[in-house]
Amino acid sequence: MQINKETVQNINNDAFPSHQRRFNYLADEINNVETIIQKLIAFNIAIPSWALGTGGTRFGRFSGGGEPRSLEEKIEDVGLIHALNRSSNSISLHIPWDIPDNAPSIKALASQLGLHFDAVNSNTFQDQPNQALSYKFGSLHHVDKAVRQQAVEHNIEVIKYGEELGSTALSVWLADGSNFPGQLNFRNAFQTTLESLQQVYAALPDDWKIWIEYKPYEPNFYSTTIGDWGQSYLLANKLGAKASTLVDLGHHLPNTNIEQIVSLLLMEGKLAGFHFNDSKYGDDDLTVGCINPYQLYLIFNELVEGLDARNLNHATGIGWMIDASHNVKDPVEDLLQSVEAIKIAYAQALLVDQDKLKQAQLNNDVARAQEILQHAYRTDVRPLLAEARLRAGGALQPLEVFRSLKVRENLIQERGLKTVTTGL
Ligand code: PSV
Ligand code: MN
Ligand code: MN
Repeated sequence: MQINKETVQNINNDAFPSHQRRFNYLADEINNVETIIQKLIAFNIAIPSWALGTGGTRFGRFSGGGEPRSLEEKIEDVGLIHALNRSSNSISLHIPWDIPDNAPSIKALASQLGLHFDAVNSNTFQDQPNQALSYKFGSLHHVDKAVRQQAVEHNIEVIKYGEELGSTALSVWLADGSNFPGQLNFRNAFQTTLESLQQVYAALPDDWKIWIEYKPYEPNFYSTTIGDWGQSYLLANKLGAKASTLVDLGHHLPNTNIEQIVSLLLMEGKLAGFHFNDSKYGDDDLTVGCINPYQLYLIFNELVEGLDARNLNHATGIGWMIDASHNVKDPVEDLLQSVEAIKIAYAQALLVDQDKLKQAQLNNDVARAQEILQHAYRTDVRPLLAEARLRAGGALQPLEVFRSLKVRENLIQERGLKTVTTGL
């Protein structure tokens, strides 16, 4: 199924008068509304291929029906999302969950839908059928050199797949760690990880980057070899200019000040980008902004301020991606909600009067500084997002259009009720 522009425009016409009232009212209040809208139009967030099916729990999956059965169908689903929100123009593949064997036709399908390929992800946290050696005790940090070699080769193979598709970044998340005190020598584990990553780094094409993700626990519950931003940053620094740290919002212990981490990584030119999601307890991978939208906004405030300070383009300066998936919502609806939440936080951050904020900081005017931040956060910016979507050819109300066009019902017709997507 595909959604064409005319269909979306027709539905938009009904919602337009009320949108126009809301937009005009807000636009009157904002000085630089045109600049903000242009920035919102340019801002896209990559969709992970593994979020297009219901998943997100290791205890059971309950397929929602019409899930993509192949890489082609995953790309088609991202095409649907992009046709509705005009903010999801790329897909991030996870290999070998996705095997892009026929790169030219995969690429052609994507570009026909206005999509390109974001970072490619390697997978050395599961054993695959026919794999020679097991990752039970780790991959890039394994005590056995042969296992490390196998994992290095897998990462190099992922780069090769990515090159064929036009990706320019490899994103590495390792489950490597230990479950019990004494199981590992921390220094050796770190050193072998570094040596393995150096081999992967050496295989990166000139214009490629390697993004190193960290996570404090799970599946290992005593130590994780790349457990926090310090360890990731240390590796990225030792590897070189093409390496940087990827921040997954769910990969922090509760109450961590993520915005401060982000600010300093950006200052050092070592912030690769984001995996957006939200969480109440741990790596919950819930819809972005559903639990703690204020934190998300504070992060975006640092991003906008930090990207501007480094003269980086907001849309392309770092990588933007969702990493969320769970089992009770329609995955496409969920992704539409996540993209909306990210763009709301971004738009609110664009409203912050950075000059006034700096002045308040220099005067130690704490109350004023807080007022400036909270004023922007408490502004309902949804009409700005809708206007940006409208101008880009998307839907004023993406989720409503998804439902009124009975997209899921159509996908079930096409693909069947009991389909299973590869992924978590
Ligand atoms: C692991 O928790 C993780 O969040 C990593 O970001 C991976 O990229 C993703 O899941 C899928 O492997
Ligand atoms: Mn992640
Ligand atoms: Mn995670």
